[in-house]
Amino acid sequence: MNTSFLKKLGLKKSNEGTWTGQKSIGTATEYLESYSPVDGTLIGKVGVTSEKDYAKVVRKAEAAFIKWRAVPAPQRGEVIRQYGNELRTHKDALGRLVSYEMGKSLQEGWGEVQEMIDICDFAVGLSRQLYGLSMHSERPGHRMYEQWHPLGIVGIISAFNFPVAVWSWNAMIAMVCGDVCIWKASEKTPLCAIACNNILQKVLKENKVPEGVSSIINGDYKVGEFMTYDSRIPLISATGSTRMGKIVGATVASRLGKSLLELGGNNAIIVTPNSDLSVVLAGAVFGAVGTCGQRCTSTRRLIIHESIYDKVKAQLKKAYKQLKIGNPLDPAMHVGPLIDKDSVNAYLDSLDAIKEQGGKMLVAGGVLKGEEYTSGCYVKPCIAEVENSYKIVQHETFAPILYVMKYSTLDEAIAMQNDVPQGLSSAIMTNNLKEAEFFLSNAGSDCGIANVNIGTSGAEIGGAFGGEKETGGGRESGSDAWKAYMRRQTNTINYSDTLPLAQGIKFDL
Ligand code: UN1
Repeated sequence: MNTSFLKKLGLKKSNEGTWTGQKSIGTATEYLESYSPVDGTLIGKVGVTSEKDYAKVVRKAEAAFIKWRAVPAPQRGEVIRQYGNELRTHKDALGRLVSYEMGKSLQEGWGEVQEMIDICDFAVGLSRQLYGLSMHSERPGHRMYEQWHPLGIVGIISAFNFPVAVWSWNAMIAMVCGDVCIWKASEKTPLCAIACNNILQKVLKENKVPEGVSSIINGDYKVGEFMTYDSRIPLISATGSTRMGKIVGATVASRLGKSLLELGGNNAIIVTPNSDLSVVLAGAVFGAVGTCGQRCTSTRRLIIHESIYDKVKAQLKKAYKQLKIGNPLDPAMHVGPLIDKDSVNAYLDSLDAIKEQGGKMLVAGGVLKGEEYTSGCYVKPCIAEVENSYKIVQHETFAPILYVMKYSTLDEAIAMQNDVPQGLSSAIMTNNLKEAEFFLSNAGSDCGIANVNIGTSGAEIGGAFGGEKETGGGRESGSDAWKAYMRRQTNTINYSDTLPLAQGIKFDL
């Protein structure tokens, strides 16, 4: 494997031949080991952040906040603009690292860096548009308005599946808002975090911005807990499983902090008889097998009208036969590996559960063996015919398992689509205006994202990203998601010579 891209990202080779990158933030005694799911290689080792080192990081962040909040927002945007340009220069190398450390296809690795560049551009514009409203006071000689101030330190906990983009959705917006960030990346993709931070630190230094504006800490959930229990961190933005989100949400709420949770999905596409089957196939297959089924927006369920059920099934079967599974850095491959062997086991357990609960395999699954697959993480994307009510169907398995089921009326299809604990992304395939509008209406999809003639994954950064129910309720990225990273202050100013009280109250001395 040619790993020259690691050097371009400022990572260094240690004496024992693995890569590392951290300028030590202290005295690590434990190390995270990053293995590539592509070929099983130990790529690098990264020191786990101790509680003592964490305390230093927070102190640095607090000091940096005092300086950063005083920088005018458009100037903060200028720093982010320069970071976006650096990302353009590093797009190839960073995309390769994402693909090698996480296992998604190189196209998707580059796509993730593109999302970072796009959110930088969005944040630059936003830095001049952190608007508050002005209101008409009920009192004479008074003015009322609201303004938005930065919160302080934002703690970002991100998952392995989008090891660079999801951090940037949070950090770029938070930084133009005047916040400073501490990032705990997934323990499965620590090198991606170091690479992003290396590039950012160079830009911060060139602009004489304190390095504490953005820091990383490394480790598993225990290191994340340093932040979730820490009342000096007013906002925790966490992406990951619903299980993790419930713990993070409860911990942060117990100290009345704010949390922004982006958790599991169980995303469905309703396939109506009024759809273009070529659009259905492209949307469903990419949605189900892209990133090896490890997006929170991955398509998990296809709810197909009974009149076209057999036809869609036959076409899906044909499409799945054409899928090429292998090294994700090879552009000829459609599907790369799962992140690790634990994930492979979860996939296999789900296949067992499907059978036990009465499902029927339409395209069989299994683990691939052979020279190309020595990491042991390559699995076959598969399709099962099931009932929506099966326990396994109600659960999000982070793997390329697609469930198909039948419906007869649109009401029934929407009820099935909504009848899961999660509420992230959803789609309908139809050229019928009434069906599309009903699906998008208040009686339609209950998800944070609802699409027409598009699959469930691949959301653009310009919209607010997130979902309802067990997905956690948070919104990140575009639209007015920035408001979660700021505090709103209502200001009333009296420029008259008297003090009239609100609500007409008289209080004469
Ligand atoms: C995630 O899986 O955590 O919509 C985020 C998409 C991507 C983001 C997914 N833009 O599929």
